[in-house]
Amino acid sequence: PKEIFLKDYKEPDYFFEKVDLNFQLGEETTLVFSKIFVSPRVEGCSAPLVLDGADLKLIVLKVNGEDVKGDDFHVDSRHLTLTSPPSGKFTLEIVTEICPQKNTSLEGLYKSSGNFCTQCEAEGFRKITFYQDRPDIMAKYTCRIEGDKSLYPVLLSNGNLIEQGDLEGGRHFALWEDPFVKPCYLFALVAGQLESRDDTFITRSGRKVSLRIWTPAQDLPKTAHAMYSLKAAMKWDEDVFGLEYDLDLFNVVAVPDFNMGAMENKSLNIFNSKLVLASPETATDADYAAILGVIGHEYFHNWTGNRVTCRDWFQLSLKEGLTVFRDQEFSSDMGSRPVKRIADVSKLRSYQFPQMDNFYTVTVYEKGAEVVRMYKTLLGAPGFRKGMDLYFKRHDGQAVTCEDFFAAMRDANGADFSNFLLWYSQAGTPRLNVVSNYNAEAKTYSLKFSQEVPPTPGQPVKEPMFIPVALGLLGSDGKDMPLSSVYHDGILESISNNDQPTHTTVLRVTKKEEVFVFNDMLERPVPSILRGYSAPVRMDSDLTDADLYFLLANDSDEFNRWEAGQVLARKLMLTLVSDYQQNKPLVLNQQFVNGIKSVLCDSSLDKEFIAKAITLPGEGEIMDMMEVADPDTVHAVRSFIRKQLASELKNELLITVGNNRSSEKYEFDHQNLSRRALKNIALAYLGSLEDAEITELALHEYRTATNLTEQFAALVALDQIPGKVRDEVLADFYDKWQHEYLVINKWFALQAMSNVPRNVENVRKLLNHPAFDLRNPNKVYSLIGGFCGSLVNFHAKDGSGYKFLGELVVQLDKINPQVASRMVSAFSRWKRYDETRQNLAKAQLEMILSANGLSENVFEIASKSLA
Ligand code: BAL
Ligand code: ZN
Repeated sequence: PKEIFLKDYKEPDYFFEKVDLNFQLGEETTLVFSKIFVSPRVEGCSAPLVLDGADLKLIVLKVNGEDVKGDDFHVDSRHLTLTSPPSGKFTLEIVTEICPQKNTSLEGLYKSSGNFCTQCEAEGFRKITFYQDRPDIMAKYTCRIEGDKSLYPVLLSNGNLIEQGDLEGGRHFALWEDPFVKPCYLFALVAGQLESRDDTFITRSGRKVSLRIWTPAQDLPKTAHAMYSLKAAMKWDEDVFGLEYDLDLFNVVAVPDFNMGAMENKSLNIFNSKLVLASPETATDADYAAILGVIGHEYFHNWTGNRVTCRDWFQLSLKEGLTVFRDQEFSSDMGSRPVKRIADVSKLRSYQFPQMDNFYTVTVYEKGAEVVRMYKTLLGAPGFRKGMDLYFKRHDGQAVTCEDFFAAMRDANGADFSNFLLWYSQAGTPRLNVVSNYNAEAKTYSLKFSQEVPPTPGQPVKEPMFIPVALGLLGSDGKDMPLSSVYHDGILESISNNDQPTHTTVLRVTKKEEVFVFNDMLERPVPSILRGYSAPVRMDSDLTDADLYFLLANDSDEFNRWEAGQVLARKLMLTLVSDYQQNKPLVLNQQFVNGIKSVLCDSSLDKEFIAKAITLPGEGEIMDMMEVADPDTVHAVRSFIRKQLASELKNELLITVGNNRSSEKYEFDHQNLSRRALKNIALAYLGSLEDAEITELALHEYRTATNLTEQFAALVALDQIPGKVRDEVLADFYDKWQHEYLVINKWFALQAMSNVPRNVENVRKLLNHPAFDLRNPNKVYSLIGGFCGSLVNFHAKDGSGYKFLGELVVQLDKINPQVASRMVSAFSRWKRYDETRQNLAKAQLEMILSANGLSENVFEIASKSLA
């Protein structure tokens, strides 16, 4: 397949103004009737009209009501081309036959778990009918659905329900009309046996919106939290961005077989059921938080993605980066802002930094959100809002680019953003180095910033980036010093806020090297740099360990307080990695133990923050900092530190567990979830001790837990302790929850991630477990994805882990190429490892590429990985 480049973007020759669809749902095949009202972009256009199509059987093709003659069109496996369309406007009628029952790719229209459902983003619509399947073709749609009434009593599509009724032969129909233009990737259809939880939302202008969350009847009780989240999101978008919902009906459908997390189809959001269904017994706090965030995310797309969409798929970050930013802000406002920021940055670090630039990735989503966040950091909340207002005013109903978003932010604020657009075009994570100098005589304090963007494939030389650096300076009393001015480029710049000194200022670092000087410094401050992680860079500085401990104890910016602890932990882990590789004995620095202890025992701190602050950086993060990634060593070192901390702080950890047990009733509120987070991390630390007393304690927690958050945490603690108890509890957990597939997925993942030696054999066995099914993406993500996350076994030096994945990818590709391609990306960093592992991984990638009938999805990732 030919690679596509942004520079090759061309406006379409033909627009589609209106599309009338009619689906005749059947048990063998489904017929799709499509009538498209076509208009040429330029009058007199005689260019061929090329439509995309995949796995379609063409039954009828008419232009202006007449059958198209054989000479005037051409069909192959990817396109239908009208070679000489009429000039001027015309209608195009197409009938295609498709087989949703056989569609295991879960793209286009598919039937699974008894119901019909669609997934069209990015290019699934071409599996339904021939169409210009690109986001800049925006049309108004009607959709008529006809099917058996007893099998499919519920028939849903986008927009408003215009008409419905019974037909002969036990069939019925529904006619839907969407008054808003949309690209075809936002089209949706659902048909099946579903019931709804109904509610209403009154918009701020007084309109009543019906809200319905659809699931199979037995799951309805688990939709209360999703409904709460939806109503909270609707209110939040009105309050923060002035954005109101624009139709009278909003549907959410939960389906068990879904490639992604969820999909923002206009007024008919379709969700992976794991991001809708929750009860205290079957979902953890992390699930509740994810549901809140993703329900918000999909709802927020109604404006950022649907009303204003992307011109082409190179602009994916326009809607995803912005919408992730919006969902992050929503979750922050609903819970703890600093803790949410810590969680988001941890995610960015563990996935984005090591990731290749592919399509639906952390690079597009989370790094995209960081870029949007920088606009807000630079402009402040009111300036950012002005930019958003202008963006909607200019582009409502359009398909636009990241540059259009940039222009709206700039123009609404008359802002000088210098080279900010490089964030969209220049790949790689900038490295920012900071050197400080205190001149006691002159009473000046200077910070010298130098930046470098590492070369990436196709971009050997990089320009300096525009990096907003949020900064505070702490005095020896641990308090923020008031800041009123700074020397920069020979000019004294005021940094006061409404004539009041400020405690955090945002320095605009735009050059390869530049210096900022603060005057009248009576003592050497300790700088808190990049507060709130104000730019997605990797920072090195000359801060001493003493400075970092000082920040850990005092920084008013909670993110940087956490970050100071993480920098100390990363330094410590890298030192111990080097010791381990040189066969030196491992010794844990006492100052570090004391630092962790003081955070653990500080009752003035938020418990959720403590839980984050005592969590060590992930193994992937440390491997990413090494010249040659060494999974065995990193795992051994991280386990050693955990165990040492647990041993030295055993009493404090036991007290923490004891003091934070649940009352009877589960509440998903900050106070309760913070308590559970702290208790669970304490228990996890204790589990690393592998002693009988702790096994008893964890068993007690497991047996007495009244919610899954605590029960599963106890299981995780026990999972670290190999032996009979572990095996019995895992079996007990399965017995208890075997009828709850979402809980069983956690059970698969826990076992898959285990570091017990040769766990690959256990995972192979689990592939044949009656509860496992290769056709269900969630199960694949849990078992196979979970295994790829296990440092020791996936990267086993005998190649058994890589071989397992290689074979699985080939098998899976025949069922679901999108899911297979996600799995193959576990190989994408193979060059980071030692020569033996490199050869083993390379051999698997080559084997995958040589497989017969390989999909484009897998080919793309595997070949790019090898390049
Ligand atoms: N657009 C795909 C799913 C999501 O990001 O909302
Ligand atoms: Zn999204």
